[in-house]
Amino acid sequence: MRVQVGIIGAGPAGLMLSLLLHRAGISSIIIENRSRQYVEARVRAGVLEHWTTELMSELGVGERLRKEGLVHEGIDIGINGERRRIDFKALVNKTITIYGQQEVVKDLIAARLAQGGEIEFEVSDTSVDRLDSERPIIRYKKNGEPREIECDFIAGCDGFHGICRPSIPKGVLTEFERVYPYGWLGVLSESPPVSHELIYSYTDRGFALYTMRSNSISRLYLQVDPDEDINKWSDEEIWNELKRRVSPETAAKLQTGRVFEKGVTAMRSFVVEPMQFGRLFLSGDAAHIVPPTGAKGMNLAVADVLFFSRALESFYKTKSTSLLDGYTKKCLSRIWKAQRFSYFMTTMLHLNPGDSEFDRRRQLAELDYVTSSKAASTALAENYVGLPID
Ligand code: RFL
Ligand code: PHB
Repeated sequence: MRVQVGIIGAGPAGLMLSLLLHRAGISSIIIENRSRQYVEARVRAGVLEHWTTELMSELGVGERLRKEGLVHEGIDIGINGERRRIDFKALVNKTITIYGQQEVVKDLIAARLAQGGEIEFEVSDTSVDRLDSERPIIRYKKNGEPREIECDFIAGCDGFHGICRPSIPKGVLTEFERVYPYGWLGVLSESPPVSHELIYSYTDRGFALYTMRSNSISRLYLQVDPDEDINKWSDEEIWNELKRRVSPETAAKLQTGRVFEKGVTAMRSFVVEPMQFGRLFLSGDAAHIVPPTGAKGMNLAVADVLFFSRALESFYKTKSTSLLDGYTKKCLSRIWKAQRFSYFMTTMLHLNPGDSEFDRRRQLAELDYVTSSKAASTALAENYVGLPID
């Protein structure tokens, strides 16, 4: 089989890329090692930056998002029980939208299939070859049968544990990494959100985040050890701990409900440079990871593929490789700012084991400053809603 762009991975990056390429008249195929049902049920991110929402509408996949997405004009930051609001709308005149990543994935898959696009689910033994030639190759098996796709370009959208990044020869990539000494216990619950907006809560017992998926489903996160055993936490213990990590007024209003999804996520920051080798281009989590505190991961994945699609469009129209050559630099400028912001939010809001009283006082001063200074809260708002995309 022959196609212009072979995409590995049907997460937000790979799916969005296929839609962007279709709009530009460039042919693609996606191969994905999980089933459609699995990728549509994978619970992950929830926050769409303002421009991500606009891009989905532009691509004709914004209908359900406009109906079901919850538009938020700010967030609350809790400091040992005291709630302070950062008003995005007033500070930067932009909003964010709460819409589960699995809903984005469902909408993108449906749209791509409706266009007649090809997505091969449940493939195995994916590998890439001839990356430094003009005809790179993707090999995989479908129902045990070997298959081969000859492409002009390969998009490595296969996430942090994918095969694309490790296929780049040794010595080409430099890795930058920070692993944090805590993780998030995350649950979904059948309970109406206690507050219309998200509450990021700093307390002496550790961080908590109260977020949601709809007006009847809450999403809760608690700071725990990175290797915490999820089985140690009953539903009741999760609710009780959450109540201890929000203000007494919030705790009194909290409605508990059945917990139907539980997991522990370790936290890390990671970037590889460069994000390309020959005709293989990495996008999204395949090239970088941020801790979830800044809600940036999915949005960054979409930004990468937007830049990649523009570079491909320019290549096919003009034969110029200048945007392709500049892909890494273009992406990294946004990625490192998102890394900076995610690190700032993460270290400001979590209890770091081993921190001294000095560190705690400094952290409390930072929280006070960020929530009381117009300059500091504007900087937070500007980054949270998403820096301008150009
Ligand atoms: P994905 O979503 O991991 O998709 C990669 C796809 O590639 C497939 N794959 C392969 N396919 C074929 N052959 C192979 N060999 C393959 N190996 C892997 C995988 O099955 C998968 O379908 O990467 P992508 O597209 O780059 O998207 C990145 C986002 O998923 C990620 O950054 C976000 O989920 C991060 N994140 C958040 N991002 C936000 O923007 N806002 C948030 O509020 C937010 N909250 C979160 C998050 C991530 C979390 N976890 C669980 C890590 C909250 C959490 C708790
Ligand atoms: C979520 O709704 O899952 C969510 C929201 C904000 C974050 C991380 C996750 O910072």
